[in-house]
Amino acid sequence: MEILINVVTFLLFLQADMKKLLILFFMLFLFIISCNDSKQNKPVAKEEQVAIVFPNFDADSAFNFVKAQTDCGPRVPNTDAHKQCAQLLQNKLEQYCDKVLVQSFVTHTFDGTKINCKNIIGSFSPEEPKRILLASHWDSRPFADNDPNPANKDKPIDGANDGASGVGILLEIARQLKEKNPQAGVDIIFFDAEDWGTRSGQNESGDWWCLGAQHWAKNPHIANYEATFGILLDMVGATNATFKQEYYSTYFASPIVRKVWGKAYQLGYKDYFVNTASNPITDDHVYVNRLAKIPMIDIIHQDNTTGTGFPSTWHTLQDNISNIDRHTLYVVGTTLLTVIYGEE
Ligand code: AHN
Ligand code: ZN
Repeated sequence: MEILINVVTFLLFLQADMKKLLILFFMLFLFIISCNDSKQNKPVAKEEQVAIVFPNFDADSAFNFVKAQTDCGPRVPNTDAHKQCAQLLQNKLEQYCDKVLVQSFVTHTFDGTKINCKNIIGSFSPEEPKRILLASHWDSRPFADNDPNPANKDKPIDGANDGASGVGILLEIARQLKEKNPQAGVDIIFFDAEDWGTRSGQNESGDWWCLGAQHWAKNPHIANYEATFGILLDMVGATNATFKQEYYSTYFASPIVRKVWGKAYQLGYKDYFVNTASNPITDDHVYVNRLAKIPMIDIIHQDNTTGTGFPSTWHTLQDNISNIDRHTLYVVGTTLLTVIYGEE
């Protein structure tokens, strides 16, 4: 306040032409500031743009990839929706990857159904010896055996979270990797027939889950295929998902668990990638570890409050696109891109 009074008194005592000069200076000052401002608002010219070096996972794009799958309908083997979605996934990988291979096979399920299946594989820098394997299952479960309504228990599920979420994230990652190739080679595998396992409450003996991963692990798409490590995504799209450190992941690949959970922690995602160990879960990574001998972890949503150990929509008709959260896709996608670009 005192300064203001001083300035006013000073101005009053100045000569008229001195005042004009001062006003002129002031206007010049304003002009310079406005020039600087308009420069900041102008779009940056093409040649001034810097290459994007940091991963920039697009959650809307990932969400659209999830929806494109559920729009096909439940992706149950031997159905038209399954055929249609296989073609969609192959087309997308062909758009982004250096090489695509579709592994067709026939197998049978616990209930004696003969099913026609496809593992769909896209590769980046196939010549690079250091490789990262990323995977998710793309089929959806033929029956909603966990649905609270008994009338729904024989209906097939959309599997927006259980299946499509992981595939959607990996398609967005493929789109990013095409834009900026990482140092390491990357293989993306969409496993078929993960989810035709025995019905809940039924005797769990036999390897009836993960039929696509079992087939691939016994018959890799390339003879003597090797990867430095692998990451499996399963149910990675629900709101406030929590990923515990799953038992087999730590048993077979503890350095990878530490690497991924460590990156997530650095990124501020500790509420998603929680620092808690969990019980073993039979999922595609178990067969990749045991049969193909590739250390692979599973990022899978677990929930202790539901009674099943999995999120409340698990194997119900509620596992549809309305329960997919873009932010969870973003958290998982950004963590994965940070891991991938961090590999020398
Ligand atoms: C078991 O329930 C034995 N495994 C769960 C694997 C799974 C099913 N992931 C998604 N759907
Ligand atoms: Zn499932």
